[in-house]
Amino acid sequence: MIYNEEFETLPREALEAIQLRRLRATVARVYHAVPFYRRRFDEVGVKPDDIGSLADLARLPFTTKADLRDNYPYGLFAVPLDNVTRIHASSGTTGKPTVVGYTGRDVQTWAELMARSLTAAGARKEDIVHNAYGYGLFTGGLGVHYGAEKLGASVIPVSGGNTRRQILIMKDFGPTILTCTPSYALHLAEAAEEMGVSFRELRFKSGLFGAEPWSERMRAEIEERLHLKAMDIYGLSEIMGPGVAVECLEAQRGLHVFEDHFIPEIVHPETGQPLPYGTPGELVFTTITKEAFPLIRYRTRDLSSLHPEPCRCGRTLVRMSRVQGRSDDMLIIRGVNVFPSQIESVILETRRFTPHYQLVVERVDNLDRLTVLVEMQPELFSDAIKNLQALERELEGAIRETLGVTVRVRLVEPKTLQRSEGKAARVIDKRRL
Ligand code: DLL
Repeated sequence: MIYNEEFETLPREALEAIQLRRLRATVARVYHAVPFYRRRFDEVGVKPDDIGSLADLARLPFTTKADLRDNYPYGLFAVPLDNVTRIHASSGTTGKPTVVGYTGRDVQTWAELMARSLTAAGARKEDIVHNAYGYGLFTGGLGVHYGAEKLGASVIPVSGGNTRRQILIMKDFGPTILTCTPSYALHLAEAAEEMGVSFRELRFKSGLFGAEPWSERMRAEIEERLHLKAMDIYGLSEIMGPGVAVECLEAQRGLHVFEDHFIPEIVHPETGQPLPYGTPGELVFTTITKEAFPLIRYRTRDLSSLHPEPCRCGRTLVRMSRVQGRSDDMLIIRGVNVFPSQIESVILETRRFTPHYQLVVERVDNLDRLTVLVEMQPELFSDAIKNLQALERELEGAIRETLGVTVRVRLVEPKTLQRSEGKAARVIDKRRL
């Protein structure tokens, strides 16, 4: 099912005509309304009228997280605060949060894109959405909420936390769609098992999981344990929140980017050079309908690739591949680039370990050392030390073989690594402390 048949299945040419018109309007608006953009465009000598084709987008300068920080809190807003109806913020790991604003129309656009996303993942107006994304400054909770309402579904605004109560609500209220981070989904599975509740008895059909990187292996684990279709949803506060791109139930392969509102590009993470379809690199987005907080060529730091091939669901929107990680999450261990999600895949591959893991990076004698902490399966807990050590060596070998990097593996007792209610903290980097 497609929520907005007209805009989600446009022939490429028609879509590009709309994109160009909207892009030109956005560029003219930010040039006149936001001193930061006027300065930046003047520096490279580009005037709004110079944007005559979509290819001209590449002539505009990038916007980065640092620019957002320098203009904290409202410096990049393109409308007077009077016209802003909602403010969200995302807490970075360093310094000040990123502040974003929405006009009434922006909130409506967002609701429409979330209604499209929920539909793509199999939700209908008859459904009941158990929304366990956090409500608050984080965009996950309210983003899903408005989309579910727009779709006409019922939404349970349970937010994150109080996990046992969530399981009771699931049993009693009969929700059919689950929305939360993938790590919290597994935590819910664990809590249900402890309470003797089986997801098989619950009514869930599908779940929309995002806000943090996860792997195909993790998807398999979630689908099996929660007994639902696990769909990937992508977004970021700066661009809007959840609902920038979503997988479709028909293909479950790559996330359709809502290109009638955002223009995606892939650029080389170091040089910023635009890369062709299919080549992995850093995602860059330009918003073309946002009023309060438009962004031009925003560097997301997320690594992905774009695929224009037709999709069997009928949507003509380009697909981005599952986000592999963030360029700033990439660990360089003695010269080898490693993403936490790659280690996750190896851990889950063997089916001998739990999906609860943490990576600790230290610098020992000027060398980076990566220790992978993994919880053992409860039934192994009483095993002889030598068996556990053999398992540790086995996983070390598998990681070395697959990723070419030498790590230390430490099996830890079941349920000792911290569970998250939102985004999981997978990496503890002691080098920066
Ligand atoms: O996480 C918005 C969101 C909420 C998306 C709920 C999906 C579901 P931020 O807190 O600003 O916004 O974080 C955005 O999270 O740049 C990615 O690094 C990461 N991220 C989001 N979705 C995915 C995903 C929300 N599906 C940052 N896969 C982004 C991998 C994701 N990473």
